[in-house]
Amino acid sequence: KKKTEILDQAAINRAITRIAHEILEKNKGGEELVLIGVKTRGVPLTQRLQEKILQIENITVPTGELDITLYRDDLDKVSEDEEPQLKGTNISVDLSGKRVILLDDVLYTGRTVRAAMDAVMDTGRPSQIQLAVLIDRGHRELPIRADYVGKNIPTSEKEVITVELQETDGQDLVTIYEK
Ligand code: 3GP
Ligand code: 5GP
Ligand code: MG
Repeated sequence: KKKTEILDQAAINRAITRIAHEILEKNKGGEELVLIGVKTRGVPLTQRLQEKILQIENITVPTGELDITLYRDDLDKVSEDEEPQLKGTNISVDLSGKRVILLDDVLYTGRTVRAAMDAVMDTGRPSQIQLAVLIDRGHRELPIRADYVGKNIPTSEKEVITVELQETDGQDLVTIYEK
């Protein structure tokens, strides 16, 4: 299968640096922030963002993670009414009154983010929830949008975006291919 490169290591790093600055600008610093990574690749992105914010602002923002299982064994046969299910949460910080930034690698239908927001709401009442994603590939099925986007990639339903990160895959690379 022919894979087309979308972001290389330098581009991924620049995108995360820019998002860190945007988050700090929009929230007038990092004081009230909590970063929550969604399952596999949202978690290393969260750690990287935490490091960037430390470098820029000299504060360590608390982080947490959410494990949302999609219960999809076949990505080609996703039915419309299949809701992502919550598997495990690791949010030890109190989110009440905090500005929660959800992080995921790819934003697609928005169902994962909806489930993630539910999980966050269950643990407390944040003052705000914002969303940051490395890639927005379109095709939303819910009224959800990202506040911070690494790169918008208009895709067809047949295309698949592969996100590889050093921590999970041994290299930093985003590619696209047709199924
Ligand atoms: P992630 O856990 O890092 O988000 O959904 C399981 C993995 O499969 C995800 O990794 C995601 O990167 C990858 N994946 C690739 N294409 C798709 C897709 O079209 N839908 C979903 N749900 N996941 C995809
Ligand atoms: P959604 O719930 O918005 O449809 O999908 C979001 C989740 O599914 C993200 O966690 C993301 O990892 C995964 N996902 C959906 N489409 C893709 C894709 O094309 N590529 C990758 N890498 N992940 C995807
Ligand atoms: Mg993901």
